[in-house]
Amino acid sequence: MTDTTAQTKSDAVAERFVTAFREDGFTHIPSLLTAEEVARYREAALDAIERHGKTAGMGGGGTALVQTKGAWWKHETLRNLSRHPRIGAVAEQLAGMPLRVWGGEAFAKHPHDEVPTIWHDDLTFAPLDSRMTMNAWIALVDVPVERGCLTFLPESHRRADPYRGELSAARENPDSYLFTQWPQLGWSPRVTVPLRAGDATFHQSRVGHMAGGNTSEETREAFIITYTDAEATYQPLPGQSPLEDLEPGQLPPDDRYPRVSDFG
Ligand SMILES: O=C(O)CCC(=O)C(=O)O
Repeated sequence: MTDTTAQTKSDAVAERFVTAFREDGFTHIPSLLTAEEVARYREAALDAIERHGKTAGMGGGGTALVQTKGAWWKHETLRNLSRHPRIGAVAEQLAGMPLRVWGGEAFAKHPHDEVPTIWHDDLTFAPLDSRMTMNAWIALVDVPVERGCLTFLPESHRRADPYRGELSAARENPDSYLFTQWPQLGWSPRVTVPLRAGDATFHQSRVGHMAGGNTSEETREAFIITYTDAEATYQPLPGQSPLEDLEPGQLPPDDRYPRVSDFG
């Protein structure tokens, strides 16, 4: 395999964000989108959720979240957001390797939907054989604590084995599997990250995280882009419904799962 690390951009954000992402497993990047972009993408996200929004599973736990399905390739404006060159450049700089988009969906938590998003890690549910999978959680409105911002367990991506949890155990006990499979996480500090509209957090898929309920009067709107290592292959987990467009072991095709290096 050729060394492709050098092809990633290295100056999209200051080095301290890269250090935080690698050491803590997450980082907060302020003002990633302009006010004009926030307004445009927020309108598109609202429209897509109103027309096609479905209750999110979030691994089987109780959740008030409503999300789109396939917005990153079905919806023109949200497709553009998923291929945003600056966001992609930041993701590659943080990861230190070439990435591709694995998904991009709009999420809404409506006023007084007070059910928190369960504590979980994304790796347990990710049907990928990958060196790096990560989410960019982009705030399309101000998201203070009472509107349901994310809380992270710093350094939890470096916790002891098992490296990956059992999907069946997570499905049986969605609200508690993270702390029963890795009891030491119960003693971790918890870092809550309120965001202004246009800010984003980036987190690695092994980091434990949750989001609060929305006790405010305004809908919490966010767009989440999932990136994975450009050389990752599709590996459905035991008990997971297969994806229609991919065969086990397959490299995801670039037209549906675009490489960041191909963004405009
Ligand atoms: O938006 C939420 O409530 C949860 C998002 C999440 O779990 C994630 O981005 O991995």
